[in-house]
Amino acid sequence: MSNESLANLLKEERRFAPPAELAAAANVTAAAYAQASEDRLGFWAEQARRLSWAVEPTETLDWSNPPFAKWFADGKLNVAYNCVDRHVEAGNGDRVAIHFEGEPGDSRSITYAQLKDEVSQAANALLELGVTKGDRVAVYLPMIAEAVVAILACARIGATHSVVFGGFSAEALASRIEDADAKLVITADGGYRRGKPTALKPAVDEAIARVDRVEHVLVIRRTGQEISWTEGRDVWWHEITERQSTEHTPEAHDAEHPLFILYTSGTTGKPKGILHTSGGYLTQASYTHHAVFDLKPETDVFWCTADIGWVTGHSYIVYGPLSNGATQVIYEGTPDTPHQGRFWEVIQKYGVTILYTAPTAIRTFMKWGDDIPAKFDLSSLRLLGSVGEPINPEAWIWYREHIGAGKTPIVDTWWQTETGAIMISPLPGVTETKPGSAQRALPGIAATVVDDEAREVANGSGGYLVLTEPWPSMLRTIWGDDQRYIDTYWSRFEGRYFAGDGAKKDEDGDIWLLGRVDDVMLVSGHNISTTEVESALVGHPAVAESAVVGATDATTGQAIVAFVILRGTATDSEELVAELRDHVGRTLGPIAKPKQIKVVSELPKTRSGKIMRRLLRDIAEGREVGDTTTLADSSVMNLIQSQLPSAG
Ligand code: 6R9
Repeated sequence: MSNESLANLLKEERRFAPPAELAAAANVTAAAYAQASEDRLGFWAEQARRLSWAVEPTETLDWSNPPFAKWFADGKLNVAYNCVDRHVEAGNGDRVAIHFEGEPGDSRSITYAQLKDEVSQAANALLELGVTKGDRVAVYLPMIAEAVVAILACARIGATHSVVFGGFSAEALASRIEDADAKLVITADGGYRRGKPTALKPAVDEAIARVDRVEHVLVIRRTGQEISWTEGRDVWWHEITERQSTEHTPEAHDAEHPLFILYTSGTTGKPKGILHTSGGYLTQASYTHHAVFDLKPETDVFWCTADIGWVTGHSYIVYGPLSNGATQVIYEGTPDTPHQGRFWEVIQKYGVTILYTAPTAIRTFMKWGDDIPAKFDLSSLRLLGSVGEPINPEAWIWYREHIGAGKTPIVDTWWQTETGAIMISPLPGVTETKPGSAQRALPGIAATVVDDEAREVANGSGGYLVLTEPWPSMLRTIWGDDQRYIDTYWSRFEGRYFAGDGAKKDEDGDIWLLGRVDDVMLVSGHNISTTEVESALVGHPAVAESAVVGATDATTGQAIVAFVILRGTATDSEELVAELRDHVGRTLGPIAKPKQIKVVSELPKTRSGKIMRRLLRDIAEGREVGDTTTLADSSVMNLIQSQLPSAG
């Protein structure tokens, strides 16, 4: 991106210092940056000691065969023991680990002592079903507490879990079961979503009909709905776990023992099975949860709203919070059931102190209106987090004002399925935050921005985000495909991890994420990020959400086409569209003015909330709309097309 257009694009100047009280008592201070830069590996060795090891590691990093890393390789530990038993042994067995809130309003609180019993029983049940160390187990569940129990039971016996998001189709499930060669599937009859029971078991039946290696299906009863049953293969979870002992001795596994596989979509074809191992992963999940969320296990109530089927659910519902002995909320359903204030009601009910959610959710709440959160007591909140996409400054400010009472720090956390844990984020007691910027690599993490020729860019310039040193929770490979691991992440820039995100450094050297590199438009030779045009549009009071794409244009190479959802009070008109174009021109410079603005009522999103710009580009370029199977709601594209004049 040219420096001149960058200067135009970077107008956000608001700054927010950490609250004095939080800073004074913060888990991590500025000294951590200095300590880690003096002795990076020593810093991580120290963080590894947050965990309980059966055999303490003496080695920190083995990078003798890059890009294949080994961390703490001669250490041994049991991940489930670290997440459960040790808290009970330390006298905290009565502390609530999980407040489960079902969508229909049922709830259950589970202490660490109870969790230890349940995980042990589930581990014994897996052993009875013939699952042993090194086997793969597929987990296909709704957001219920048993999902955590199932995951920890796998970790406890050394079986590698592969969680598949409950909203994925039978076909997606089948290909993941097959790729991981799973011998057991853990599922439920169904779960509650949008006010009604949705089924899961039929998709498992269909998936297993396509692959022949699954021996058993373990079925949790959640909704009580009618399901079909294959005698000898299907086993009720409650029946088998009930009769197991609550004692199970956790075996120590090697630090590099495979903990889980999690599939993430590639730019082309087959999803990638991202492999994470035990000691390094847990070290960084645990440290980042402690540092970024300033977690005080005795007093905080943590709530991460992600689904357990995504990496955010793995690292910040299961492994980070539980390794730190946190009390947390797990909510089953959607934010608008039975009413649009459900999230705020949950926060009020449990006294949630730390909320971690996604920009797409925040923009939805903005659209629903300020009056909804205003009806609830949110005064327990002391820290807010964001993850999943770049957060535009307007949403950031709204989040702070309307959810955080204008006081709570916001940590905008950049990371990926591949990185396993948070990499770039403010530290809440240290960083003066900037709305829209993830700012700085955490202590012990090395990130920078480079140009096409792999040269580090100067402050004030943009390029590609790269990670320049291995980190403890890095993916170890793509399951079964070492070459694809090398090609995808380590070949674009020699010796550096290529994240696939565009980024820029501001004058202070802070990092601003600009979206995936394929989301960068080239308009008359200027690189313009879709994120920044979207952010400018949402900065207008009439706009609730927007998605921007570059469409092929005979004159300018690409032309900017914007899809916008208006706020409740605004109405679509030619004047408004003209005003929005001018607004973008004023905010970012004339080059960034959209050629077309289309008013719609929905945007196509994946189930994890990422906008599928590829489909909008199909519309903008007048093509048949491509593959929509990963959309959260596949009818959205028809709806959008029906709202546009056929001339486009
Ligand atoms: C944790 C997660 C990874 C991609 C990543 C980037 C985007 C995530 C972000 C962010 C800007 C943030 N992303 N957090 N972009 N600011 N704070 O979302 O993992 O599902 O693998 O997605 O998400 O584009 O490359 P995953």
